[in-house]
Amino acid sequence: MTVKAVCVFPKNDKNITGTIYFTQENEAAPVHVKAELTGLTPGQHGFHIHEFGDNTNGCMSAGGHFNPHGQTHGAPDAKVRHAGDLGNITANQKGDASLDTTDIQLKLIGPHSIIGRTVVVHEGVDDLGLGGHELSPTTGNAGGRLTCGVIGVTK
Ligand SMILES: [Cu+2]
Ligand SMILES: [Zn+2]
Repeated sequence: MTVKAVCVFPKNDKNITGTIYFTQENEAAPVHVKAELTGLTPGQHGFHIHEFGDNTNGCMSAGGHFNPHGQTHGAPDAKVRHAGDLGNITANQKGDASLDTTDIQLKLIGPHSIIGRTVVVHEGVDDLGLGGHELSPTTGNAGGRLTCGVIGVTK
């Protein structure tokens, strides 16, 4: 039983919009992530699942990185990472960014499902925990929150 989810970044005052589709074919399978965004500044932007699907105070209410296993921040391909660590999404000179990847730590099924949580796109680059900044081990020092959207079930 395949589970599908979607996250929409509503058009905001920065004119950033986008959509992410998530698919997981069964409990043991990786999650396929397909993202398209427009309106970003060119370059890399930190890209994470944050803990709460709460946007009452904008993206700040989403809390920290989704981290059900109590790990430190890391790269998506690192063994030690937050479950929500998706690294960076890279925008081209026009400000368009796309990402098509699979991730073994994300889940749409089971107790650590990301459904109902928030995807955040950051102003700056996620240093993947390696930058030596005091925030590197928690946030990758990725800076402010540009846009966010809650992950919901779709068909
Ligand atoms: Cu983040
Ligand atoms: Zn993290």
